[in-house]
Amino acid sequence: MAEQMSADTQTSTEEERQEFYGRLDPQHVKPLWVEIRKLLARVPQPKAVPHRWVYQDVRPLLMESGDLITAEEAERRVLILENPALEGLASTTDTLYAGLQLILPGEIAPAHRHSPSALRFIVEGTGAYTAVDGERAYMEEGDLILTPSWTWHDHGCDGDSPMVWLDGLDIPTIRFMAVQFAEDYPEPTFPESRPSGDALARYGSNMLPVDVDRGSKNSPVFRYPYEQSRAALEQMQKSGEIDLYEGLKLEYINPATGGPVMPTMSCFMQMLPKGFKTEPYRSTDSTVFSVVEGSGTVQIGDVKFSWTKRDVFAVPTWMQYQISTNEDSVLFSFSDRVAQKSLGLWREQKGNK
Ligand code: GTQ
Repeated sequence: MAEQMSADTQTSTEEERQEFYGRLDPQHVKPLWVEIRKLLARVPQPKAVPHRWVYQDVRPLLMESGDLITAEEAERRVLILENPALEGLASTTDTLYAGLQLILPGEIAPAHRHSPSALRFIVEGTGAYTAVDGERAYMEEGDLILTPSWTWHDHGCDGDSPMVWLDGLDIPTIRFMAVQFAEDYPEPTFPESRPSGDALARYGSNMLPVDVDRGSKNSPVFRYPYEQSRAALEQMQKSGEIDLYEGLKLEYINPATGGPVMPTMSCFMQMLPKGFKTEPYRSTDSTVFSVVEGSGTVQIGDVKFSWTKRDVFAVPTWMQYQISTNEDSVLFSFSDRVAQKSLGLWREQKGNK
C-alpha cells in the first residue's frame, strides 16, 4: 500500500534539519517554515496587556517630579504610562504612547517639533497654554489639543495652579517605520503668529475660509473645547437613543475633510449613562481611555479594573472589552484606527459572533 503524503510526513530527520539550518546562518538566510505560524498568526497577538493607571496614585509622583526638575531642563516633564508588558519601550499599547505631563506656574516647556503626531487631553488645572506654530491655545479640563507632525509647539503656564494633561503620541508606530525626526527651536518660545482663538474661530464655527485646504491630513482646528464636546453629547442623550456597544460616542473630526483629526491617531469622546454596560466589542485598533467624569469598571479580556475620574486605561488590539458605569460618565479615548483604516487593515467585532 503506497504511503500517502500528508502535511506531517517528515522527509528528513530533526538532526538533518538542524544541521541544514546551521549552514544557512553564515548566509543570513532563515527557513520560513519554522517561523510561519508566528509570522502569520491566526489572530492579532498584542504584546501589550490591559492596564489601568490610578490617577490618585500617580499624581503625587508627578507633583514630586515638579520639585525634582524644571520643565525647561526636562524639555517635557512627563511620566510615561508604560505598559507593564512593554518594559523599556515607552509604549502604552503596541502602537501608542501616553504620558502625564506637568507644567507649573511660570514655567515654559521649550519649543520643538518632531515627526510623531501628538495630542493633549487636559486632565487637571487651568491657565496653561500650548502654542502651535505660534498660536496659543489656553487649555481647560476636558479640552483636546492637537500638535500635528512637524508643527512647532511650546507649553507655558501663566496661571497660578499646576496643570496636568495626558499626552498621546504615535511614537511606537513612528519608531516601527524608523522615521523619527526632531528639532529644537533656537529660542524657548516660537514667535507669536496669530491671536489666541484664531484657528477655532476660522475653522471650528461650522464655517470655513473659502480657500481652505480640503486635502490636509491634519485638522486646522487644534483646540477642541470640552464645553462643545460635552454639550453635543448631552444634547444627544435627550434623544433616548443609545448604541449598545459604545453608548453615545462621537469622533473628533477635521472640519475641512470630515475625516479624522490627524493621520495616525483617531480621537473620540463618549458618554455612558449611570448603570449602563456596553455589549462585548473588539477592534484591531488599540485604545487609550482617559476618564473625564464618572466612575465604573471595565472588563478587558479576563481582567477587570475599576476606574474613576482622571484614571487612564489601555485596551490592546483585538481584546474584547465591556465598560460599565456606576454614575453618568464621560470618557475620552484615542487609538490608531485612522492609521489602520488608511492601510485597509481595520476590523471590528460586535458581540461574540
Ligand atoms: O509635549 O511635545 O509626552 O515631544 C513626549 C514627547 C510630550 C511634547 C511627550 C513630546 C511631548
